Amino acid sequence: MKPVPRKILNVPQIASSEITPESVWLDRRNLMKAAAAGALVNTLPTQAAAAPAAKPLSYSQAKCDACSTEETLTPVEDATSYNNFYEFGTDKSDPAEHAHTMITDPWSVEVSGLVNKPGKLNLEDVLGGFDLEERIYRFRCVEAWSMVVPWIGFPLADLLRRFEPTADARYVAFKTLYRPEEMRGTRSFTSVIDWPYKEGLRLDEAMHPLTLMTVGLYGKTLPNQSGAPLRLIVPWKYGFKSIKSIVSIELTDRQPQTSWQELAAHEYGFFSNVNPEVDHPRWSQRYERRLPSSLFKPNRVPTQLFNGYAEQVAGLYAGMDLSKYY
Ligand SMILES: Nc1nc2c(c(=O)[nH]1)N[C@H]1C(S)=C(S)[C@@H](COP(=O)(O)O)O[C@H]1N2
Ligand SMILES: [Mo]
Repeated sequence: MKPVPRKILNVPQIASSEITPESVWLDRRNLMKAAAAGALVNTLPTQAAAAPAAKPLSYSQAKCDACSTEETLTPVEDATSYNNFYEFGTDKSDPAEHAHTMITDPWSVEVSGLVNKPGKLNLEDVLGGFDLEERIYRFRCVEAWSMVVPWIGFPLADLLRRFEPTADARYVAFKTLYRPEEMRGTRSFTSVIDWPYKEGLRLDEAMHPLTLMTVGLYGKTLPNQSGAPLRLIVPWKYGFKSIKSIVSIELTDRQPQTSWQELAAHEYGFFSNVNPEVDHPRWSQRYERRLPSSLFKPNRVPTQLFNGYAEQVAGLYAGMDLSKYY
């Protein structure tokens, strides 16, 4: 008898430490939705496109203490083959396998809302117009896996200042590219996200010097699965805040709706600061699996408050109850 795929039964056939809770849970919801829709059909053909080759970038070394770490780097192969990018599917291997269909050239980002100088940035303006630096950050997914990656980018604050946020601006809302013909995960009847993928930050979080507009990793431009050509990295927050393949940045006076809050607000909050004391309703956040991690070598490390960046960012949340504002 053929084994029933784990996905369908939702029965762990490997150690629970290897299960990725978000997708297991989503699969269950997806199947219910699909059953309601009556079909599991993918109607549009996938466009053939070759992933552009990664280009070397020129950049300087990080200029602040917290901008680097002595911790062992996660090998580039792991950082670029174990990904979350639901536009291409919910399995960790889907983005590396399917994100090459996303066309990233030409690319532009629209900056709008509460700014004195709204406008568009082409990718060339981004790559040529900001001083790139390497930042070695810990990166912690809400699913309790983590990695250490040398990103290349520039402070988001540098970009926002050019557009001159008005005095009323209090939040920044981001959107990912939404192009179904290039993103097989968005065409799936089982997809639960109301595309495009959306994220947001409070303006002071967005202006914090650790918040990085990221264009590369390991010395080169981002591969598609990592969010090419331009993504956010917010190292003290759970990974889902670090939105990929950004096409829109809007300054607002109201807290923007995010994709994960839309999906399950009691599980995924707006702040999503890494915190070992505040468990996810379905699992503990006390420890994490540092990639590469396997059944035999789980590589378990204790999770740190604000992912180890408390000294730099705790002040942003002074007086806030972090279990209430999770
Ligand atoms: N557009 C978009 N951005 C996204 C996601 C996504 O599914 N779509 N996943 C998020 C999650 S849950 C994580 S952990 C990180 C993963 O980044 P990585 O694949 O480079 O490790 O991307 C975040 N950004
Ligand atoms: Mo994540």
